Amino acid sequence: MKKTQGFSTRAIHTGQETDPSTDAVIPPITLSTTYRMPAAGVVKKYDYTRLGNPNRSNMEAAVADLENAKYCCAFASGCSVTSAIINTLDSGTHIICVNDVYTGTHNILAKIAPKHQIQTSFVDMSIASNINQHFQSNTKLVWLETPTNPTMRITDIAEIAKYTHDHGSILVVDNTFLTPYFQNPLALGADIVMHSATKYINGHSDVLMGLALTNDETLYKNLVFIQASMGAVPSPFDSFLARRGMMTLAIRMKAHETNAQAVAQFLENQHRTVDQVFYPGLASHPQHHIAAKQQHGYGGMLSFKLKGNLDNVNAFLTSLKVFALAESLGGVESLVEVPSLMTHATIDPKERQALGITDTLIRMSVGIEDVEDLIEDLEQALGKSKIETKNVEDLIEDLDQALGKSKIETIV
Ligand code: P1T
Repeated sequence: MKKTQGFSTRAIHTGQETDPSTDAVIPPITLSTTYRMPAAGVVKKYDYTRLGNPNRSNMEAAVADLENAKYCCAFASGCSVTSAIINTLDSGTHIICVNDVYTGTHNILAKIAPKHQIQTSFVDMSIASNINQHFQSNTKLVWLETPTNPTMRITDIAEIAKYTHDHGSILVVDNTFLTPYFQNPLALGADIVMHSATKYINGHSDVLMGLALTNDETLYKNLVFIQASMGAVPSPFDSFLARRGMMTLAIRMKAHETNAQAVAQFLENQHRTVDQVFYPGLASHPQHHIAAKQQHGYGGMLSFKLKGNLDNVNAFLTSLKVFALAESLGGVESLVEVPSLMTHATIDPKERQALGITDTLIRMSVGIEDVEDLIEDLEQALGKSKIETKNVEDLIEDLDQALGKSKIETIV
C-alpha cells in the first residue's frame, strides 16, 4: 500500500470529518461562537471561536497535509499572517527580505515594524550569495517570496535556507503564487511557509484568508498564541468556502499553468507590441534553471512590458473583454493589473523603478477559461495598444510587408 495518498485525494478528504449527528458527507458550517463545557474550565474540543472552530480546524488540517507540515494556523488575511510572524520577534531584531515583495509585506516591514525597533534590509536574492553580506548579529529572520510579485524573479530556496541557518536565523517563504501543488518550501529548508489563501488556495476570489505552516513546535506555539490573542482569525463561513475551493486545487493549478504557458509564449512572439515577458516557465526567464530545479511547475502568474507608454497601456487594458482590470490573483477568472498604479503604488517610485516596476509593466493572473478565448482577447487588445507606438522599425516592417504583398500581386 502507498504510504501517502495522492495530492488530490488529500485535498478532497483530509480534515473532512463526517458530521456524527447527520452523517453529512460535507461538514456543516458551525456558526456558534461558544461551546458547552462538561465542567468548569474543561474543554472537550472547542470553547470559543476565536481560539478554534471546526471549519477552521478542517481547513488547517488539509493545508498542513498538502504542505507536508505538522502545523497550520489560519488567519483573517495574508497580511495578518505577516503581522503575526513579525510579532514573534523581539524588538531590536533585524530582518532580511527579498527586495521585490508584495506591497502589504513591504509596508509591514518598512513602515510598521520599525515602530517596534525591528529593521529590515531589502536585498536582491536572485543570486543567493548576495544575502551573506547583509547578516547582522541580531538578524533573526529571512523573508522570501518566490516567484516575486510582480516581476516574477526566482530565488533559490535551498541556498538561502543554508545561509540563513548558518547565521542562526529562520527562513519564511511566501508560497502564495505557486501553492503546495507546485512548490514545497518546507522540504527545501524553510522554517515557515505562508500563504495568502485569498488567492489560489481558495481559488474563486470570494474569501480573504492567510495561512502559516511549520514543522517547528515552538514556532507553532508562538503563532497560535498570537492568533488567539490578536484575534485576526477567519470566519467559519470563509473557512468553509476556502476548504471547498481547495478540493479542486490540483486541477485548477494544472489548468492555470497550461494557459499561462500558452499566453506567455504568445506574448513573447508579439515583437511589435511587447517588449519583454517574465514567466519562469519560459527558457528566456533569467532564473528559469532555478525554477526548473525547485518547482514542480511554473504556475499561472506572469508579467510583461508593453511597448510605448501609459497611453498604450490604457488602450490595451480598456480593450480587453475577457481579462478583468482588477487587483488580486489566483481566481479561476483572468485578471490583469498595472502594479505601479495599483498593487504596488505605495512603494517609493525610485525603488519601483530600480526593480523594473515601470508604468508599462503589466501583471496577469491567467485564469482557467478556454485558452483560445484568452489569446484572442489579448491579440485584439494588443492591436489597439499599438496605435501610437509606431517607430521607425515598425514603419519599415509595415513597408516590407506591403512591398512583399505588392510583389505577389504583380507576379499573379
Ligand atoms: O490580501 P491578503 O490576503 O492579505 O494577502 C497579502 C499577500 C501576501 N503575499 C502575496 C504574495 C500576495 O500577493 C498578497 C496579496 N496580493 C494582492 C492582493 C495582489 O494583487 O498582489
